[in-house]
Amino acid sequence: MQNFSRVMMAVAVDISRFEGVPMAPPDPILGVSEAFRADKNDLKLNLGVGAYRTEELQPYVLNVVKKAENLMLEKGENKEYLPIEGLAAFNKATAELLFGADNPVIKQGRVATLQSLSGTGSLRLAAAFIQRYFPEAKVLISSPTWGNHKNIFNDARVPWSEYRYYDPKTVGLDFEGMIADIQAAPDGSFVLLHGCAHNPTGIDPTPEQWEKIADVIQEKKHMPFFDVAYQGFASGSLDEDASSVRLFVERGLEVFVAQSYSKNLGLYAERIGAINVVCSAPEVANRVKSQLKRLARPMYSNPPIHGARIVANVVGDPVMFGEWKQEMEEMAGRIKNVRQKLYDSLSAKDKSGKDWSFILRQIGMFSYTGLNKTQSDNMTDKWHIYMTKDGRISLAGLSLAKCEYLADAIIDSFHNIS
Ligand code: KET
Repeated sequence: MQNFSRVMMAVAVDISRFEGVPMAPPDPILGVSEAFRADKNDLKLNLGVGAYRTEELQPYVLNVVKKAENLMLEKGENKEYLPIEGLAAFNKATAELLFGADNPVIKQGRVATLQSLSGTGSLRLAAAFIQRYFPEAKVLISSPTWGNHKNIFNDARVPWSEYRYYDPKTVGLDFEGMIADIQAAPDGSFVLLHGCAHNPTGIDPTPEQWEKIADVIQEKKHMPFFDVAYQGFASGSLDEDASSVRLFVERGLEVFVAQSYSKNLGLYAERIGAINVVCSAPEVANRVKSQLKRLARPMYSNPPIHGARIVANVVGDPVMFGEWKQEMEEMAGRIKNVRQKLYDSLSAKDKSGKDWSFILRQIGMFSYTGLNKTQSDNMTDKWHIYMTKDGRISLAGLSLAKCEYLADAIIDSFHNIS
């Protein structure tokens, strides 16, 4: 026996125990930023990740965030652990921002809110909850959707399938396909919806279409599950961008909502967001919250405090709240300006007669260009423009000065590469 273990040890020194671990592929979105950093060409442009940049293409820390941080520093706050559910002032502020402070579900204490690790962590926590308490249920996700949705449900071992969403023919919403697929799913499925500024297409249902979507979900006893990563960023108005969620809540439905402050407060690396579960009664919300805490504790114990304090300070102070809304409007406005300029440049330069107006109809941070993988590769290999391979470009990473160059690259890739 002793000899045998000596041999095993010798083998272990020569050959790694990790021989069976293959190299993972780069992430389709965050991997683009890695490739961008490695490119030494001066013309390079990163339109991959959805992160806001200034007209000078620099990262932007909101003034109101700096103000809140200074205030926090002056107060000399401590670094004790937060409770598992997060900072109470944050949880109150975030639910009120989402549903509206006067919403009966808030007044009646029917929302289970847990601060979690931004949008992704909140979605992941909800996925773990679904896996544990609805093991038979599947999640319906839009085709296409944000790339990480599939990873999240795969890792949580929650089965999913897709519903039709994007129609390449009209470069718009395949509303009939969407309704038919939601209708055809087994009763009690979870339907993942983008609250506003659908990623990657930038195409949202109209208010009338939202009503019809809610009709089918209600009829089929499905569970609506919103991913709200861009509140305030689509229209510039926090309330308008929450109207889809509020419509479902007004109908008395139970609803899941994951929230993120990465984009609208520019708190990407602070990992601040929340999972909210609207329940039929306060007592139900208490039970749901207790189980979400039970899931969070062994995963990451409790959430980080810095971003939570920033959000609580900004939302809780009328002056700072007003300043935030102004800065958000400015960010949303800059994106709208480059969207217009890109459309103008494409229309002026492209002599083929192609209609580029779909770019103006899309909203939020992104434009879904319709470029295929080979064409997207050409954008990067020839033009040093970094973007995801599904043809999505982040307009938040584009400046007015770069619109003409981008238009040249798109026209070349679209017409000369098949
Ligand atoms: N939902 C959607 C729809 C989304 O686009 C993102 C981020 C998130 C959730 C999560 O963000 P978080 O920072 O965890 O709160 N999207 C951008 C970044 C990424 O892929 O992580 C993106 O699509 O570029």
